Amino acid sequence: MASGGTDRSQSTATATANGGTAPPPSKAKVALITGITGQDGSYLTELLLGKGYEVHGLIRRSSNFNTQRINHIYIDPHNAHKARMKLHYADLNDASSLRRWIDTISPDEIYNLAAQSHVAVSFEIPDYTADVVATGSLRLLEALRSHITTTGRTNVRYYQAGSSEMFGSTPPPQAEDTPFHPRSPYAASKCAAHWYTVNYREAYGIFACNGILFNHESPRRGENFVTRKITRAVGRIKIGLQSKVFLGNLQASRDWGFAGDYVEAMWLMLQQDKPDDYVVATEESHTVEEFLEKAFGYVGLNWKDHVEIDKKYFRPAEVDNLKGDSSKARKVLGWKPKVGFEQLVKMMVDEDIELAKREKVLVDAGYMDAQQQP
Ligand code: NDP
Ligand code: GDR
Repeated sequence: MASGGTDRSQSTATATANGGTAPPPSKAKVALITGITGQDGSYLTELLLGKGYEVHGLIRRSSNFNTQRINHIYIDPHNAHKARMKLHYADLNDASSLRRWIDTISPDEIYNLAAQSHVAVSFEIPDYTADVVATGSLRLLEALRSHITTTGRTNVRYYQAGSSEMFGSTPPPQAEDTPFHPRSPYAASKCAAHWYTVNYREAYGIFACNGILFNHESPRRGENFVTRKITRAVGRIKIGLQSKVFLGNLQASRDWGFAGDYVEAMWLMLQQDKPDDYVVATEESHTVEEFLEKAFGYVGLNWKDHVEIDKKYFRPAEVDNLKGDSSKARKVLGWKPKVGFEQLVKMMVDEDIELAKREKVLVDAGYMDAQQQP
């Protein structure tokens, strides 16, 4: 095995999990994922476990459990001999933890997905956002550089989770050579992380790739991103748990794909002969209003009866129109999206109707307050 071989099951700061029953092949590749508890981290972990990888995820300390998205692939640490997913405490704010886990795990591939990823929130906590998104990525790259220098392991591959937000106000279609014009502390920090990644590739010859991913959603999407906020509301309104949802700018246009498709593009980037940067997008753009029409219309409701505009959801600077040109990823990686816009909306609404039904059982039994909205 390529791993450094430390017995993580004996670490007090380590939980252990597994996505399959069979033990990994003896030469299983080892992946290290930051942000494993997020939407993309959970799909990427499933993909890599399915390919026979041993997956190590860095999780941050939280006062509540933050592993809901990966609980379904969790195996009790006492069954550690079966485990192919292992979790370790670390933080992108803590350089020593990053360095220690890279050295201990000796990964073949590193996926840097961790971020304060909410654009609107980045205006409220700009310093923190920059520290995690920009400097955090630099800390991870520096830990990798140091690991390579010390061990001579030059074949470690690195993926940086870049964003279409970096294009900001530059008009569509946006491709790899489109100039960045970030419109938020989050987007400016992602630009810094993008250029750190390019710099470490050019300066030190590290196999480092930037994925410039357009919005991708799923039933696991955080509940304060607009698509999930809408589909949660549709589910709860349909089941009778709420009547209104408050939103901001409905005219913004986004190129929305399915997260499960996008993590495949991340993996493909690290399987190429040479490191490079790729735009990943559906090449179709829809306004928030179109998403509302599709989501409410799917369950026979009219969104205009349920949506109210609240100015607090408008941002100090907006990104009006994103639509990617992913021809390079399609040609070089052989990637293309499998799930289209309508299918994505239906998938999310279907799951959120089931979730609302479960909530209704708790409300009817007096275990949950119906007003308790996401
Ligand atoms: P999520 O917000 O769902 O997940 C973010 C992850 O980062 C979580 O696991 C979170 O942990 C972790 N995290 C946050 N702060 C820290 C920290 N200081 N140290 C360590 N971990 C931390 O994001 P997504 O899965 O949607 O996105 C993955 C990445 O891709 C992000 O970098 C995002 O900015 C980027 N991206 C996302 C796009 C999208 O449409 N989804 C599009 C383009 C880029 P916890 O669970 O504890 O909060
Ligand atoms: P975005 O996603 O900013 O594109 O970033 P989000 O879903 O937050 O916003 C999309 C658009 O919807 C408008 N909007 C609202 N947004 C939210 N969150 N809540 C509302 O009530 C609301 N009403 C209208 C927004 O103004 C915006 O125009 C996501 C994140 O995943 C980033 O991490 C990632 O980099 C980019 O996608 C690509």
